[in-house]
Amino acid sequence: MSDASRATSPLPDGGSAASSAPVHASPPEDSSFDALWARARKVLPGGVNSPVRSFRSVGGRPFFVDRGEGPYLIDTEGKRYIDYIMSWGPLVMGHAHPLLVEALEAQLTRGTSYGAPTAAEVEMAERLVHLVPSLDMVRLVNSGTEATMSALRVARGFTGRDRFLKFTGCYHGHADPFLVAAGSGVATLGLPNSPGVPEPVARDTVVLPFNDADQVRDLFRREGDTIAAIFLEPVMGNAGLILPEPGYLEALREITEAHGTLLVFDEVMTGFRVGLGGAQERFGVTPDLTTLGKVIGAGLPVGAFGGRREIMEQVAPAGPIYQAGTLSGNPLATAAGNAQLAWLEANDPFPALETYARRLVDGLLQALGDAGIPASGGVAGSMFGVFFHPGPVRSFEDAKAADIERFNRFHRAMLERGVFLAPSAFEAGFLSIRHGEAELEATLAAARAAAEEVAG
Ligand code: KE4
Repeated sequence: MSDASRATSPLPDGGSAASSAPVHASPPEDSSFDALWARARKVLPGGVNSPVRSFRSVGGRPFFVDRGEGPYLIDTEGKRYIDYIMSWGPLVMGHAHPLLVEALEAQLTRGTSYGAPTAAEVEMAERLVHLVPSLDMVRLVNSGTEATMSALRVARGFTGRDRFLKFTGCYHGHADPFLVAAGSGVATLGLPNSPGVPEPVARDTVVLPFNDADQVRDLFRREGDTIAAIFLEPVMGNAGLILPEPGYLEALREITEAHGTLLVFDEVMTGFRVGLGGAQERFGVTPDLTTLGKVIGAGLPVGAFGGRREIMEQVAPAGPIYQAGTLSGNPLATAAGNAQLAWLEANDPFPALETYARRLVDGLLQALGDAGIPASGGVAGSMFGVFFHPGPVRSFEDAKAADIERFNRFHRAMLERGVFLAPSAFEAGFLSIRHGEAELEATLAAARAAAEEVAG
């Protein structure tokens, strides 16, 4: 530290790095899993910072990650797993991709947060507007939950209506209005609508089954002019993977237009996963608002919401609908996010990833079928899903009829063979550009053995 800055520092030694306390607390004597797990459960609810990581539904125990490498996770006991979670979607370029490491290293020495505008967040916003059909403008936030809760406030502020429609099994983050008949961890843990959500809030959330346009038409015939928005995952990824029936998204577009209701695609998971322009480009239906997250931050905390200019110009400070965030557009997160989005835009890996996903799912279904286990599955770009259900699975109601208990045993059998699938029957799987032939072969060999093991 220079003499000048030492002179201004209030600390006796100028706060130089040499005098700082050790950066990492000294590791405890016993860093075994059991010791770590006991420590975790003492200070973290359920030992985790997000319920789906707890393995509570599939049984067995989670592992603690030491590091990620391409398509692999390595745990604190040195065991390697082929990773099909990819941080629940963000890591479409795999773990620790050199391009992302380089982008983060270049930013680190320039500071981690400024609370003032940067060119990087403008670059990210321009890229999202360029790639995602519905976006004229966008606001960056720090998570998918922030994106959806903000988009709901904007839809309510713009229409002057309070009620909104969501679908059973869709998960839109943990903001109060969405914790009604939600998917993902809520479904996994079999939770009723979460305590702590006030009845008046839940009352404004209307819920219908996914993939049933007639029920939406009936609702709107009766009450359409009271509904601010329809929120949905255009491809469901939080109830397992469930594709929209042909014409379903188009029907929702038509119904919302006829009633002055906003159509909101929650593409936090499908954005930059089912294709470069998300599900809205793939299925050719453009919503009024879109929420994004996960991939756009490349594993750092970034979410976004955006849409038509006339709507987004109602967001503060341009308009009266308030939304804010200390770390929104954070320089580290936008450095990583821009690096990943730029690579995706230049290389569009999604057609190749979907071909690989189809080979993976076909192989998994073959292994299960050979063991006499009824199963069905699907793919959407770099996402995939397998149900222990003969199919078709068109809604969360269908998904709940799958053989969850046998899936849970299959999950453990795959984990023992070094393959890490989502620890829940109500989640999707995620590929990266780093999953190759070796990983596919190893996964299908494990699946054949695991299927035989759980067939009885
Ligand atoms: P976050 O607040 O977790 O960043 O995003 C919430 C969210 C919103 N919308 C959709 C469609 C989502 O899938 C999510 C989060 N997805 C889950 C995985 N199913 C996150 C994993 C977790 O909860 O730990």
